[in-house]
Amino acid sequence: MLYPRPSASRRVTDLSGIWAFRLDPDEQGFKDTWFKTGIPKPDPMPVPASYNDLLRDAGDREHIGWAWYEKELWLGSELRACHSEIRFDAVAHRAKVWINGLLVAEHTGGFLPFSVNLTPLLETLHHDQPNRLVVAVDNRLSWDQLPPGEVVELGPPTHPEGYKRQDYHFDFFHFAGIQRPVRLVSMPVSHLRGLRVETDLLGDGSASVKWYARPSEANASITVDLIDGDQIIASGSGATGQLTVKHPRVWRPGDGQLYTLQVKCDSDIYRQPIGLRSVRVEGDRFLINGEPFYFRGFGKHEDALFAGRGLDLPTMVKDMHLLNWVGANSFRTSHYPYAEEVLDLADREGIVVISESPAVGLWDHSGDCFIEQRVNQATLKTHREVMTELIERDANHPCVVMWSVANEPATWEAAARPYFQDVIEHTRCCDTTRPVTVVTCPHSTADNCLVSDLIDVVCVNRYQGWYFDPGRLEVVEMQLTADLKAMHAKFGKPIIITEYGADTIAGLHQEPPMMFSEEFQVAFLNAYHKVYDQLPFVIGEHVWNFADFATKQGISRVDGNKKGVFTRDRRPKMAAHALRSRWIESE
Ligand code: GCB
Repeated sequence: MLYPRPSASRRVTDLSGIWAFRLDPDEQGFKDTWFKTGIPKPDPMPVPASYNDLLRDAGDREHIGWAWYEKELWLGSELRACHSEIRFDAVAHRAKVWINGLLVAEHTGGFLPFSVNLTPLLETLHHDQPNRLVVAVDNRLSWDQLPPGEVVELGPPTHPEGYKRQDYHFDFFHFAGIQRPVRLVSMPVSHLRGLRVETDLLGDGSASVKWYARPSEANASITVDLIDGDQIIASGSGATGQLTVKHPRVWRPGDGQLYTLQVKCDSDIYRQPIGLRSVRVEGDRFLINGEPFYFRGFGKHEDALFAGRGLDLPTMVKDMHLLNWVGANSFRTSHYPYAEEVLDLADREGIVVISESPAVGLWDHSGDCFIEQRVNQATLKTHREVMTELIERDANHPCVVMWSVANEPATWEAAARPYFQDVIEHTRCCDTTRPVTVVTCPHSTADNCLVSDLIDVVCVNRYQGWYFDPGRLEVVEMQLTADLKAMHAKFGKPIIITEYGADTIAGLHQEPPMMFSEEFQVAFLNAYHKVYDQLPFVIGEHVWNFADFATKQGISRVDGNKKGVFTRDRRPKMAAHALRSRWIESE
């Protein structure tokens, strides 16, 4: 789905602001038809934002079920002459949308966009008075969604009547709400619906740009201009085609050189920023523009004070500055697709991104996960759809160099193999230009992993000295070396350590270093780096995590996960300075 970029033919109206809001644990809104009458006694709620940290009551923060949003929508009569949509960038996790009491959209999946086509609704829309836009948002997870989860019903004698608990196997707070922008987008009736751009660098130093345009009308006339600054440097026509750039300004890590591919589809104009670059895995190397690339960076989260998982532009920009400051060249969108604005910024900054699907928590403490009652054919169907939508959304970003199909699934279960064979094959069909990975957990080893032979880069999360042999950094070198060597011998692929980290309380100092102190975090990272530096097939280090982040309440988390190298309010811990020395020096 195309990102809503304004142009000479496209108007984009941002519907961000304070919306009316109310939680609805008893589903009263459906009985009383709030979608027609409006929400009684609403609270103010910013959009975009997660609602959880903006409510007064601890119980409300952990609310399970529906929440309602409402906004007045003014629509001019000029809409009749164009095609208009309301685009929701992300509503977590299930949404129903009504306009003037009419159900106009339903969508499941909290991290990818959907839109409401206003054209069939024109007769029901008002132009001389406001229209009532109502969105009901459900945060309940199930095993056929990604991420999966389940609502457990409890009751007397241990819990009050009707008591519910939401269980999920991922380590970040289950924020919900209208978490990304909502926009009204108007464009000509005959317009561009989809666009895929593939770039490559050719042996003679030139670059190729292939495009595949999907118009709304089959017989639309399509022309394409490649623009450098304000100059057209190459042009073509047709729904698909290829341009060549003789002396390209190449997009490379640290140098986000961009061009604009301007597609004219009848009278519609869509302007897509693109970067000219190539990506390949060859032997034990990850090549960007033919040059070996070593991933230095982090697993991150979309997690901000007050806004929760809501798009928070100041936090986003601050994070990019800090990534540059610390000498990182990359990050993983752990554990779900991030806002498109984040990828736009990474394109511009030349920050390399591993883009991850929301397939996290595909394992279960209590037993097998890839079984009929949990991850089943319905989950697989969702997973395929999510990969299609993710790739359709993000494939034009030069910063994205690899797809991560999942984080830490139970790769040792027999049924995980056909499941991932299917999703990985599907992912490769959706995009033939990028490598594919599945990030595996510490329990997934050379001896039992049934998935890592299917992928291009082995990505492993490791916690020796933390979850295993806690505090015993002296065992890290021996265990990690053996472990990584075995993974390499078995799978014959380059390896990125996509997570390694230690919870650290900012301001807690100890000599000799002990767990949770700033000194220990530095010593922990050093112990790992010593191993990476001796293994040529290690092609990347992503520390867990960029910043402290919110998690569900539990006995192993004090005010969230503290493995951040920065605090949640983005202050550097000692480890940030240590990483900076290592990474800036290696540049
Ligand atoms: C992991 C998970 C990540 C957690 C992390 C931790 O393996 O992938 O989501 O937050 O460990 O800190 O436990």
